[in-house]
Amino acid sequence: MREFSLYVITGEQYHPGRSMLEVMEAALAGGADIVQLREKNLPASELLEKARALRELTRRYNVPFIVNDHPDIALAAEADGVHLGQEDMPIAEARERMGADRIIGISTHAIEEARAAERDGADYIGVGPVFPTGTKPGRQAVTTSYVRQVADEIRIPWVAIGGITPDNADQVLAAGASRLCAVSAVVGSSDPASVCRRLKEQIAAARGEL
Ligand code: TZP
Ligand code: MG
Repeated sequence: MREFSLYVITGEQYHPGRSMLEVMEAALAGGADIVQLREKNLPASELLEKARALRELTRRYNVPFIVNDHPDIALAAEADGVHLGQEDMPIAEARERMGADRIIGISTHAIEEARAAERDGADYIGVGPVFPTGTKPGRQAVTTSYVRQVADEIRIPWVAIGGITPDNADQVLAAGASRLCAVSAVVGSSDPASVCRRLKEQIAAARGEL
C-alpha cells in the first residue's frame, strides 16, 4: 500500500452540530493521508450512503479510503480497503471478498496478534489503544511498551492508535512509531486542520524529514 503518516478515523459523537464531511474535509486539508469511516451503529443503507460521500471527498484529495468492519460496503462504495477487528472475519476471508489489490488492515493489541496479522497477509496493522480512550471504552491501554515491541519486530506498515494527541504524540514516536492515527483529538477539535498539521509535523520531525 501507499505510504502514509497520519490516519484519521471518523467519530461523529465528537462533533455535534458539524457534519462528518465538513470535519473530515478539514482533516484532509490539514494533511490526513488516509481516512477511515467507522460507524458502529448505523443501518447498512445509511452506512453505504456515508461511505459513498466520504469516498467522493477522499478521491478529491487523492487519499486512500477505508471502511471499518464491512467488506461489502467497502466494495459497494469503491473504498480502497477494509479495517477489521480481532473479532471480525479472518483476513483470508476478507481477502477473498476484497481481492488482492484492496487494503486490509486489522487492529492488534498484543505482539502475537501482530505476528499473526503479518503472517496472514494484512496490509497494515493498528497498534493500540496506546493510551486509555473513550473512543474504545473497556479496552485496556497497551502502553508504549507494545509500540516498542512492534517497532522491533513487525515489518508490514503499522500505525499507533488510541488516545493520541499532539501533547503525547512525541512519546509514541519516541517508542518507534512513524505513523499515527487519531479520532477524538482531530475530529473533536474546533480546528481539525491545525491539529493534523501539528501531528504531521511531529511525525515528520521523528522521521528526520524536517
Ligand atoms: N482502536 C484502538 S484505539 C481506537 C480504535 C478505533 C480509538 C481511537 O480513538 P481516539 O479518540 O483517537 O483515542
Ligand atoms: Mg470491527
